[in-house]
Amino acid sequence: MDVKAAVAYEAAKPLTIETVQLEAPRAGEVLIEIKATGVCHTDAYTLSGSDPEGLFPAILGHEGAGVVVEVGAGVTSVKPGDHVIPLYTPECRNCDYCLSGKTNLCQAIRVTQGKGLMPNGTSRFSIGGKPILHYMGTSTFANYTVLPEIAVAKIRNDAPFEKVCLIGCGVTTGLGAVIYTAKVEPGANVVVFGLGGVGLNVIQGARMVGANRIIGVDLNPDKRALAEKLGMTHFVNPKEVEGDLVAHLVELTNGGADYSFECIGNVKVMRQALECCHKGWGESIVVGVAGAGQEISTRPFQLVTGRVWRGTAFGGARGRTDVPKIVDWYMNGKINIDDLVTKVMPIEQINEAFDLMHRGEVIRAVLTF
Ligand code: NAD
Ligand code: DAO
Ligand code: ZN
Repeated sequence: MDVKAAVAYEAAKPLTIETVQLEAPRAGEVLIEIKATGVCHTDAYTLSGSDPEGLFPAILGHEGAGVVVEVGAGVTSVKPGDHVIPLYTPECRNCDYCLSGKTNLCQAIRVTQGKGLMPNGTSRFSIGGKPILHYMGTSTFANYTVLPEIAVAKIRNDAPFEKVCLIGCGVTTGLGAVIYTAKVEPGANVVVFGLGGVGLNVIQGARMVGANRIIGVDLNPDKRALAEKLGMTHFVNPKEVEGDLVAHLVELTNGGADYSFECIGNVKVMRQALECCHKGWGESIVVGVAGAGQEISTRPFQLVTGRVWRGTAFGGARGRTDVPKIVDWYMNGKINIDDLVTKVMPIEQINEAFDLMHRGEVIRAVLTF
């Protein structure tokens, strides 16, 4: 079939809206009509050419929601008409990783997904017979896309696509980092570095679990109001702190954070996030994705004296299991997504949506088809 897609032909060039040919789903695969998709920094990172694993030409996008149109042979967990969220972290429930119960990093389709291909080693997208690669296994910048069944979370049918698409990445990453990775307990003191689409969801996750102090750190004072609405109790702008930021945060948390979250992707801030943690037990969670080749450092004595450094992908969420629950949380008013969707735009304005994100003018721009 012919589909409408924003194609990334090469790094650092604007996307172009094209008619792309999409093959029918094969065994174990699902054809999805994408109704809405967020634009996330990871799409921009790959498009910029800085992502060493970025491949072109490709159809980017990984924060979507849509409807199942057709299923391939053997598909049993979804049917046409079901509403779904594509998963860049699949959940096969059968590989060693899934069965370990210790990680959400299902490896069932890892190798082919990393090459921009479906599990059989080919792409379903092409233009004039030339393959166009998939991206993160999702390629949501197209009005139709094909995914493996294990990379699709079935959600309730009454959830608005242009809101719950954010559960495909930013919302789940932030909430999950608190709930599934750190397992923050009531009464904990939390410090969140970076109050963008991810950090704001760490804030509302911390509020949900009953954290005590929820301290947000951001260079941009415009982030303060929404963060407070979502549960932040104290705002710190590093530019306004006299003296050492880490010492200031340790004082604010009465000895150090029980949990800190780096939601920027800045290796210097990752160090501050670890070092503002409480001696003996404080845990710092790396959420931000740093540029290629960058490294983190600290004095090992920080770890010897009980601080813990951990990371999280997709908030530690097992997509098919946890994503439908997060959609319910939104529909039941437990979490706020409405205020995170700053702008809804047609897919034709996708390059403008990237510009808005780069200028920090949106938490998320959402594209519709
Ligand atoms: P964003 O750009 O919307 O937010 C980043 C925020 O950090 C902005 O508000 C900015 O003002 C602030 N900031 C920048 N430099 C700062 C500094 N030195 N000190 C304090 N604040 C600073 O980004 P986002 O969409 O929220 O994503 C955050 C990070 O999370 C990115 O690196 C993204 O790639 C990553 N991410 C990770 C996962 C995962 O699974 N681990 C998933 C999604 C996104
Ligand atoms: O299993 O080896 C693996 C890779 C899993 C990829 C997880 C990606 C998480 C961070 C990327 C940013 C998300 C938009
Ligand atoms: Zn698995």
